[in-house]
Amino acid sequence: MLGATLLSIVPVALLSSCSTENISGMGFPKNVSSVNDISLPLWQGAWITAGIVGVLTAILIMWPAFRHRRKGDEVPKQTQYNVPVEIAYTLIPFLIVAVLFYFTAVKESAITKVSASDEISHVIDVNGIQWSWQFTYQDSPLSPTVTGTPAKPPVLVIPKGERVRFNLTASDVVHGFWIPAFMIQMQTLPGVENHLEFTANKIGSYPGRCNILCGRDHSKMLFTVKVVSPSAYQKYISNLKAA
Ligand SMILES: [Cu+2]
Repeated sequence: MLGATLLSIVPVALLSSCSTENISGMGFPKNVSSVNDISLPLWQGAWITAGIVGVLTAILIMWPAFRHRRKGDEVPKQTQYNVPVEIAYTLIPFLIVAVLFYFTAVKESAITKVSASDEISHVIDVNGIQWSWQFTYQDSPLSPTVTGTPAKPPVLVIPKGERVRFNLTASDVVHGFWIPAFMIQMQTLPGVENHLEFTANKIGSYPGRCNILCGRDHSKMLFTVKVVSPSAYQKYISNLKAA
């Protein structure tokens, strides 16, 4: 039964992600942003760990079920309290969790690290408002602002290959600034400024969302991230200033 289920799941999982890139990325795109570069080994490592634990657990379940099947009417030897085994199955999960926690903490501090201002190419303020987003480009003293509405979600334009710092806040309630393709999510909190930095590596359009339930039109709190060449970015900012 278990074998049949596995046999039907595995080909579907493999077929649904057609390229080898997708298989080794285990569902996540590679090299899209600097955050992906940091997170991907953690994501892959967690899957490999889960795979090893899963196989070992399956063996531990199957082994007594098949090896120690009832062989006759005689009642087998009854045992209780195997202290070494009990210590082992308390310690091993604890070690697995500790190792996963360690690597998660290392990667998380790399992702949330805030650089010195002179290492930053661009600064963009992100403001969450019920129910849309406001982006202010701090690249000029004029600080042009783009404000979206639920009916007309805004576009966040960022240059390819240049590090951008985002200052995140909210006007009213807690929102979540989320760009799934970039493997990033950070809350925007009223009265607090959170910081997030990353470099986008691939030109293209990526959907962004709010992922904290923030009220009636939460589901309309969408935006699009447009990664463009640095020169197209400069042109976009000058046009915004002019407008
Ligand atoms: Cu929201």
